[in-house]
Amino acid sequence: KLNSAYGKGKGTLNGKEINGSDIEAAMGTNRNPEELAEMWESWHSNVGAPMKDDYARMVEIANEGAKELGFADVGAMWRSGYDMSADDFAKLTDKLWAQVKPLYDQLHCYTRDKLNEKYGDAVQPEAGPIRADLLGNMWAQEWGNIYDIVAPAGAGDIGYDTTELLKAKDYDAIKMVKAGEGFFSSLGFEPLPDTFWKRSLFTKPADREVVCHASAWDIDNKDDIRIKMCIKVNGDDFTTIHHELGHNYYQRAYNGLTYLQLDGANDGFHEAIGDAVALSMTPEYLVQIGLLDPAKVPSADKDIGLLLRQAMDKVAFLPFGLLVDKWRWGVFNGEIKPADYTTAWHDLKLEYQGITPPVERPADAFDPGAKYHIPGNTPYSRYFLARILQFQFYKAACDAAGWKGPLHRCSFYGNKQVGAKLNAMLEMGASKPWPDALEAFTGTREMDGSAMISYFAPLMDWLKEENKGKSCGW
Ligand code: X8Z
Ligand code: ZN
Repeated sequence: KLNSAYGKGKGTLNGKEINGSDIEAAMGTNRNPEELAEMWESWHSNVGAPMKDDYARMVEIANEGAKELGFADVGAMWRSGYDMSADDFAKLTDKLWAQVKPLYDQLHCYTRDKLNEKYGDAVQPEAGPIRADLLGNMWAQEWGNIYDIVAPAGAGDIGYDTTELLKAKDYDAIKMVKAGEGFFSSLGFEPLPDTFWKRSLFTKPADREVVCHASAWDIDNKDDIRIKMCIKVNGDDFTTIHHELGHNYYQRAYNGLTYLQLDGANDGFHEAIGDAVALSMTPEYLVQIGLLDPAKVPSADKDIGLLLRQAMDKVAFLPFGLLVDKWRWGVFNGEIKPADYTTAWHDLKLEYQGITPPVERPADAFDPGAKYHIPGNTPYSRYFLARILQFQFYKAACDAAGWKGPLHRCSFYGNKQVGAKLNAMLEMGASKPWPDALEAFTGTREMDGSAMISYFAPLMDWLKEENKGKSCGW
């Protein structure tokens, strides 16, 4: 019921009803602060608030189940999936966050300044948190959609926009998925089975309501792999297609294992595979697949622009990726009571992301419910881990490919050796503790933010210079 309530959710724009996938896209392109606030407010109020009581009841029921299985609560059960104690896992995520937080802080400072320049003090003050609806995403989790607002003069003009390239070349949903399959084929993976093309859901059906939040499915633990998405022709969905296919290729790679091993090394691995592939979608790669004109490949003096565009998605996500389950761990262990659900949520968003709602929230709101994974009850730490891991995988792949240039210009498209190495890790599924799988592909046994930090190192230096003299933080 909760999942379906989310799927049927509607917001409004200029008083007119707008469905979930349309409002999500509109938050990325709309630049009118009143309309953004309306969409943000209506979505959070319409979708979240009505599910509050059912959610609180679900927490009780799920906790009963977790206790029967010998866990203190659902949060402890979720934290138990990482070959270490639940406490050590929480410490590990905090350690990883401490590693990457300085980069986030610089990005926050820079972005707030640009938003202040664009919208003025009345909409986005110079100091304090950033207004949540101005960042190009309903949950302020990825900010790449407002790259146009933050792009620096000169270096920021990267000369192409993936959405526009896809539209110019008449891509549709199928063509986008075929391009994703093409990447994996270039690494040596078998093509997707006919059933994938027959049984997946690629576009929003006109005759019924569906849950549009993208997902990947493994129906028979063999070859009946599918995705379910309401694909729009834009850069976000092009990346998400690669993300979902990463799940499917992983599932198929480990399908020879016994039942209990049919899973990723940990759930962060599962979320990171397709993203690591998508990091290879460099301008040079876009040329190789015929999307970008070779004359339009941004020169080295645009590197800061390319890195900033990536950071707006990848770095901006980190505190969000962490806080969703900080909130849930508190909910499941009883520290956060139903009466405090929404304040605790916004407190965490303020503390970790430095984000504030555009309007005051009423006492009966249930704003966390307006994010898919809360009603869907999907654990979220996996995405935080994946953000870190995907850079470890990507760097290992580029090292294996012998790449010598700046890391962010590396694409391992077409590299069969890297493909074979990747497959060796994927085939292991959950048969070994995750450090063994990580070691097989990257040579290290630790999840660690340094690959991500070295990817963004030139940007970090540049941001520090840009932010000099500003009072950062919130
Ligand atoms: O939920 C997803 C995937 C499905 S596994 C589309 N992601 C998180 C989100 O959308 O909140 C991918 C990135 C984070
Ligand atoms: Zn996923």
